[in-house]
Amino acid sequence: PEQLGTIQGDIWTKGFPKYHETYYFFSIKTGKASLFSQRLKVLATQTPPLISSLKKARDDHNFISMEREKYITAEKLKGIPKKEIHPPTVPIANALIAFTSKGLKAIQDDSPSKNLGLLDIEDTDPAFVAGMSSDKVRTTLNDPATKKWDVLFQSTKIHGLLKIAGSSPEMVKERLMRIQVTLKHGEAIEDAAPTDSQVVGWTRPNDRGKEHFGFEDGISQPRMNGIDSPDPAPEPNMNTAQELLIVTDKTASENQDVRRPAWMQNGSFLVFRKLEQDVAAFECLTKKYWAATKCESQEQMGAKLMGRWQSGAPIATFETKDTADPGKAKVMNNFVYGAESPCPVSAHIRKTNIREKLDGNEPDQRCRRTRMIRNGIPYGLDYKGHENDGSTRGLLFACYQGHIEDSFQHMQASWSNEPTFRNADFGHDPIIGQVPDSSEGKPGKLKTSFLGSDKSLQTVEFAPLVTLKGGEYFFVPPISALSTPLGS
Ligand code: N7H
Repeated sequence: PEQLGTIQGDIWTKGFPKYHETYYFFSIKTGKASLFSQRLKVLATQTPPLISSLKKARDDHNFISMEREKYITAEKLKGIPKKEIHPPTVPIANALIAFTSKGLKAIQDDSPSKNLGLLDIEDTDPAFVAGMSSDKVRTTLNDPATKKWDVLFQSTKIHGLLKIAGSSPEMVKERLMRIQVTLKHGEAIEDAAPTDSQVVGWTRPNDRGKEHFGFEDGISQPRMNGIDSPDPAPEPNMNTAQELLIVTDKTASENQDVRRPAWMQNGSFLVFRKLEQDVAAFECLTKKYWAATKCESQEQMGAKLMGRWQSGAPIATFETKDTADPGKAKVMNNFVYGAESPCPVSAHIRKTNIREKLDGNEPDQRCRRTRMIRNGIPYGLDYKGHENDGSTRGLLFACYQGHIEDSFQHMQASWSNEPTFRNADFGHDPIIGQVPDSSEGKPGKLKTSFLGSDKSLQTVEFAPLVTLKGGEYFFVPPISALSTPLGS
């Protein structure tokens, strides 16, 4: 479909191919929005493009696997054993640009002749307009006070984001620099905060694909009807594109508020959260309680909290131990839960994807509308078993969706944070659940339950393992809108 050329490439099941990623937060300089718009148009029309479409992301994935295959075949012909074949990394960089509502407002205010329809967005997307640091959003999500956030995210001047992904830090750096030069850094844009305005992530070199708690991530993603081919092991619910993208065309949009301005078509909302993970606390929790809570092993308790084993194998299918075949686990998305499922209702992946009927609706609108594309990346050095090692680590969480309130906010607030969701006995999502700070500003405790091997209800109470260090809501426009109306 032709829209592949205008949808930004990270808004896709596979996202940008990456080993390294930089998030750069910028501000449009006061009084310089017209210059910025001119530069944005230049950025949008450059060849080869500096901002990557979905078509480019898809071509890159295909190119990488072709190169890999070629290399492996050639090495095999030389008689090199499979174990010793390590295909080199293909040098690649891709970039996405996104704006906060403040950024859109800065562009609009400087060019009264433009009509971005921001009043309509106030009606349709109030959380986006308010921003993640607003009291309204923070109380909805039980987020910690902004004074506890990283200084960068306390900035009131974040107007835009460049999310740059690539094969190496050098490839990423070079792409970022070229975009900064094009957008006239120093003249039209500047760093969003007086401190370092970049956040850097990487796929952990010793454990690619796994996040810091040790679990394989990026297994379950919605597929977009009309864009992705059906999954060989399909999830029960294929998403229509309009649950993940903005659709302003009345005939196509069954779920969305069509009052959004037409230029937003094929864009998507991006939720960014820097989430610090306390790996020592996670390991300590499962080590201390697995036997007392009648789990078969420490690993099984971890799997009950997550809903998957470290390999990615779902506990719904592999109840007592992990599968020895991680390749098999990876395609293990074809399962549902049901009343007798060994997967606790509170487990992270069950809280965040119901995979069954809610309130008897079929197909379940609520579940489908809550789904999101997740394309985050870990940050920080590996935890090596030394508590207080002076390092912090976690996940640069990024997800795309057609509507923030319906998707991310609903998942976080009404499912993960809500101890009574579906079954009052099972409590919070143990991974990302958030409770409000106490009146003295101390973090509250999470309480989560699951069944032990003898089917008895077991409950653990603990300080949250994941802490928000800041974040923001962005809109990722279609590439066409960077020329007009955002550019000029
Ligand atoms: Fe989660 N983790 O690595 O421990 N997540 N997540 N997440 N998450 C998932 O199925 C993790 C966070 C979802 O369709 C897996 O792809 C961590 C937020 C959704 O079955 C693992 C953090 C939100 C799914 C993790 C974190 C979500 C999912 C299994 C924070 C949204 C898919 C891999 C530091 C509000 C569920 C997989 C499905 C899966 C981890 C955050 C949502 C291992 C560490 C904030 C929708």
